[in-house]
Amino acid sequence: MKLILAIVQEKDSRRLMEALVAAEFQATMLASTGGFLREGNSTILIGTDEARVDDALAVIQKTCRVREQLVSPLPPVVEPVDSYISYPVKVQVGGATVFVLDVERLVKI
Ligand code: 2BA
Repeated sequence: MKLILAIVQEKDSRRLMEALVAAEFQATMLASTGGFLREGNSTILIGTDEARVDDALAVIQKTCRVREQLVSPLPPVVEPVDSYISYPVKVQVGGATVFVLDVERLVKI
């Protein structure tokens, strides 16, 4: 058995959960926060047989989009704040960051 851990944008999370359930995957959605943008995203846990991992990845790929986002970099600590001009930079976020982990045991009590 495998655990798929997919970090996705909040905008895609509801559609992804619906698509996973429609494809008969069991999934859990957790609210999470990205370290770089410090914005909300969603972490989806999917426990599944190894044989269905690629199917789950296909659902994620079909549902989650890459988007560009503008970020204002924080001023460097060494520069006086009033002399620092910050220009927003574009970063690409998503579609999804996916980890596939081995599950030693699944117990439902
Ligand atoms: P964030 O950490 O908020 O990162 C959002 C996007 O900012 C990233 O998109 C990436 O394009 C960019 N980015 C991140 N760190 C950067 C840096 N040091 N310099 C320049 N740009 C940077 P994604 O790569 O699609 O990641 C989306 C979210 O997935 C991340 O949100 C984070 O929550 C998670 N994530 C990505 N890689 C991860 C990893 N190796 N371990 C754990 N979580 C990860």
